[in-house]
Amino acid sequence: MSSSVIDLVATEARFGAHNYEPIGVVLSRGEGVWVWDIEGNRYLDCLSAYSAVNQGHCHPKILAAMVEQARRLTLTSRAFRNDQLALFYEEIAALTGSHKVLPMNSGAEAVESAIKSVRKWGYEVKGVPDGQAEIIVCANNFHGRTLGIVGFSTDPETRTHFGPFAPGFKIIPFGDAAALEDAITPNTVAFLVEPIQGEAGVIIPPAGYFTEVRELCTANNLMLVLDEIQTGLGRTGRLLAEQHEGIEADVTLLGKALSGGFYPVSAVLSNNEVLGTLRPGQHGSTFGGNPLACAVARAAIRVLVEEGMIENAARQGARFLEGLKDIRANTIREVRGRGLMLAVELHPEAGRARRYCEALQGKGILAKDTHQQTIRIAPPLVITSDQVDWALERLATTLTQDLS
Ligand code: IF1
Repeated sequence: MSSSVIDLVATEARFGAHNYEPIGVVLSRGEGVWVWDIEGNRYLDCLSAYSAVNQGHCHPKILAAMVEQARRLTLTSRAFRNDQLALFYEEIAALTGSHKVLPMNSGAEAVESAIKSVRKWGYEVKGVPDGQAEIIVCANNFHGRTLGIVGFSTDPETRTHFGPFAPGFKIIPFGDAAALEDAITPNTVAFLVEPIQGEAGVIIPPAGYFTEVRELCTANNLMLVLDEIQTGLGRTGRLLAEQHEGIEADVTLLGKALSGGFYPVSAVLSNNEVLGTLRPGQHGSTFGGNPLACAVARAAIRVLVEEGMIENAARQGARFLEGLKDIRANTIREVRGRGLMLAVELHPEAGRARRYCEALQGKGILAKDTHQQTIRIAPPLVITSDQVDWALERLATTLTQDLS
């Protein structure tokens, strides 16, 4: 017997912690850019599970790799070796030009692992006095939900009443290289930043910002840690968003699409001695680097490259952005994006972005609001020109309505 939407929503409300307020659709199937709800209605997914399903829902090759590996061996722990980890290291290192890899599970764990690693590097290599390491981060950052991370969030919703928090973080404005220069002290070990701020509403920094950031980090011997958990793996039309800026991070964080949405897989990549400071017993994870995760990640990376998804993201992203800019609607304040990481910011008088997302749902598009006024648009990277045009038509009709 199948449950109704009302039953399932009521059951979630009764038993679940109410830490989300999802749009009223209950999904049961996905394929490529499409998802279906339990009543059989089809939607174009313009969120891609926050960029975790860049490769499209239920990609057949990732699925096959997952099923095959799940039949053979799923988990050994790192107490024993498995035959997938070395291959994952080799392939991700070759793809990104990294020298060392630390496999973890969630994005937040990758961020926490990077924080631990750069602090250790600071004490053992840079020579910062023990307990004095400082890490610089940006206002309006989003790096995850752990205590360490929410402690340096500037969003009251994210951090209120979760303290006390860990010291050692300094917050500066995003996109302001002079502020970074002012914040650096001899005890600064790292600058942790998103190439494009996602949760903040797809905020793209001014041209040249990251060139200056790179120079400041090098000149002051601190590690540039780029959180590419959302921007990486093709989302912005390049493998890594840093490539738009022509720079290289010292530490790169990947997650989300590293598994194509099948399984939580994240990684810390470093191109120097940072990860080298970790010795046996000093860091780890039961599931990190497990054979199932490695097999899934290997397939997820392979299809991303072999099926031209990164180039497609650049091409379709440009088409989507053009199309959004062509929409003449009083509701729109600004349209921005890079690759398929797009956003439409509404005028405050237009009403809340959530209303527009609900209206889009009625037209067969799932998108997510952020911060009241912004609609985020980030379809899987396998979207076609026809599907972009289909979405644009519906966005145009929705955005020309007044839903205030
Ligand atoms: C939630 C936003 C997206 C991330 C970056 C690390 C993580 C994330 C740049 C942590 C996670 C998520 C998680 C999700 C909402 C979401 C999000 F709206 F908050 F901003 F994607 F756009 N770094 N982003 O974006 O990765 O531990 O979740 O695997 O509700 O927390 P995680």
